Amino acid sequence: MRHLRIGPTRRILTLRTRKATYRSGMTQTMHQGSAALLRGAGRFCDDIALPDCLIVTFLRSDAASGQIGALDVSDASDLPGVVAVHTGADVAHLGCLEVNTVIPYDAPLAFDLLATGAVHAVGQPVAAVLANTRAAGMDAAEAIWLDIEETDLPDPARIAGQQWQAGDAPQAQISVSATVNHPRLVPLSMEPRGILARPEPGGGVTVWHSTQTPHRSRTQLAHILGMDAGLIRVIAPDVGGAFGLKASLYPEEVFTVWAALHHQRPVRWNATRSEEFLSGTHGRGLTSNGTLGLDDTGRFTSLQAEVHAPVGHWLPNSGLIPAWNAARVLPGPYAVPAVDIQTGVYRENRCATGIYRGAGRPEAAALMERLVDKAGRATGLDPFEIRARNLVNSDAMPYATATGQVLDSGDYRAALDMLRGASDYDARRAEVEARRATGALVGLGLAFYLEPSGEGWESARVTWNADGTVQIDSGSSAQGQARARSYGAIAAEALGVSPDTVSLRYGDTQTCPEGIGALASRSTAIGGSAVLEACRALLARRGAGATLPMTEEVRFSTQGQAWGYGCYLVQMAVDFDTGTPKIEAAFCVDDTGTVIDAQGVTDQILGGFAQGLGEAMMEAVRYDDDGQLLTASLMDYAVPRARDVPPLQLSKMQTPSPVNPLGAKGVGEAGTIGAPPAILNAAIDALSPLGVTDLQMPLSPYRLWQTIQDFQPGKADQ
Ligand code: SMO
Repeated sequence: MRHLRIGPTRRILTLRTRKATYRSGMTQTMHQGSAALLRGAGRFCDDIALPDCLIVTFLRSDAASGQIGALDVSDASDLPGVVAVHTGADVAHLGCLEVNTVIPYDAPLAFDLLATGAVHAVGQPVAAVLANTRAAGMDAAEAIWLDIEETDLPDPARIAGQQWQAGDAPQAQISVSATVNHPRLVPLSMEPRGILARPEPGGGVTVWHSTQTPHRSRTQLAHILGMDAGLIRVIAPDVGGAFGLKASLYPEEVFTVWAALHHQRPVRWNATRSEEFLSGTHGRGLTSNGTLGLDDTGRFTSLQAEVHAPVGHWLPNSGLIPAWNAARVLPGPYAVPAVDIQTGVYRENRCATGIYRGAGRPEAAALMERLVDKAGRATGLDPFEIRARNLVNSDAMPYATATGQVLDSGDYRAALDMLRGASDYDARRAEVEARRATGALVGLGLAFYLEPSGEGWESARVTWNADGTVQIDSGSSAQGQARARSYGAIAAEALGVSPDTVSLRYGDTQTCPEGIGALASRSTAIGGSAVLEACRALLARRGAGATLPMTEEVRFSTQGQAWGYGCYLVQMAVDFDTGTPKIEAAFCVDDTGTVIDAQGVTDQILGGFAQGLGEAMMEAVRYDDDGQLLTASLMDYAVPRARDVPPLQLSKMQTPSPVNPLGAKGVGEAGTIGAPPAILNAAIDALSPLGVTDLQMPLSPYRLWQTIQDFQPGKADQ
């Protein structure tokens, strides 16, 4: 036993520690490129070792609703290796984290950093141990005496909402209705959340944070800790995926930084995988329903829709975004003269929800594309024709939708035509019909999507060095998107230098200009445009005779949202006996505006499609009636593996966006928005010969098998 314990394991730990020890004053923004990340050579929060560092272990509520009857930390505090045990009372004075109120509140949601008095969800942090080792922290957390008097789960309570009304809805000649339920999903970044805080002389603090928004992290920390932001330096080292999970600050993270300042020692917290399931924000979970009215030529005349968005027991900064996007992005790419759309946000005793790759856009696309498919069936128009009749005309762009969104540019019909050709749709449809005649369950699903990329500004500082090399410092960040490749290409082309001479730094609030970060598919369109403008300013100075080195810093503001779009076609077969679905073919047409990094665009579509497929076919967070999380590990929560993802046949269009000088649009979320409705429509089409008209996600074999049984009782047994 002994040699096992101190053998290989110890050696690996020593190696990791030595590689990543940072000394005071040392900058750490040399992010590893994609190849290094793939080889495991990235340096993440947990790789950074500081001497005398305390480790946080949280004790979490095991009840979804209740009053804290007793909370006694004295035994835990006495254990060896334990420096302190804190409860809600110690941090109650800090108050609440800020929320981006894109939707007006009915009643603001107050929440604790550590529970005081009552608990509101399983997994809510109640107490925090600071210990010298993880093991000592875990032992001490178990030694805390916590007694919760459980109470009945309250009904979900509405905390925010918004309504969009426009046009006069005529009496519809035909109307179709649909409900789409999006299961709660776990963003599941490969690297769980992590934060490390080191107090600095003079009251400051350096924070290494696995975040996609380092400046927001600093701003929010400054606000809740009551500190001058100038005293806080946030560094995002390599970040192992984020997908929206890491765009808002968490109570656990605030506590960690507070503890470092309070005890004047380095303190770290790294979430375990279980903690990610329990307390990392979940995505989706929305239910939308709608009714689409149309005339007898198949033209849409009105859309009425309701979005019901549960958000859990606290709100992250971006917590209201999905409910807003899921409503305002309706009616998608279609011209609909009259709308009545409502969104409502409901607090419930579960883990918080937040933005997750797409953040409301997938919810909007899924509802609309279900309605459009039903409209096609109701009018006898094929899925391409019903869409073609209603898509916004390219010559009507920029086009203001009935919810007040401005679609900047695009040729939606051209995309649809390209997909029809690329998929050889007519022959494919004939083949599907022939197989159906032999009893096969096979179908085709079409979906159109829009991807509005973020608004606002981003910054870049570009230095043209005396030796001809170029240094970009960006206010944006990255979590594996190969940002150096796209920003490098932008600078190289603008300045007429080789991309090899360009280097990029990001993710450090001390060395980089103030910025927003990587979210909402905004980084190339907005952050890249900031790089371009800075380069253009450098060129202008050079033309006026200035000599190297020189630096330009730019804050670029977009003229509006750049709307990427596309359409996907999925062919799915369902096994009659087992319900097992198989995607036999998938075709994607994406218009992401001017393409800067073609490989990056392809990779984003593939990755996004895989995550969208996960939503459509496998993933679902489940709670029982008592609010207990049933899917708290990868043993219970299914995610797609490489073998689950079919080959995709990609076609691309490039309609430059007029809202930024690059003409770029977003692509980071494209696949997660387009894939679920295409897959859902394909499954419903496959089962339509049985009379099936609706299905909900995820399309698990069990759910499909059960549906087959419901529509053809006993047939599978014959
Ligand atoms: S859900 Mo994204 O990281 O804005």
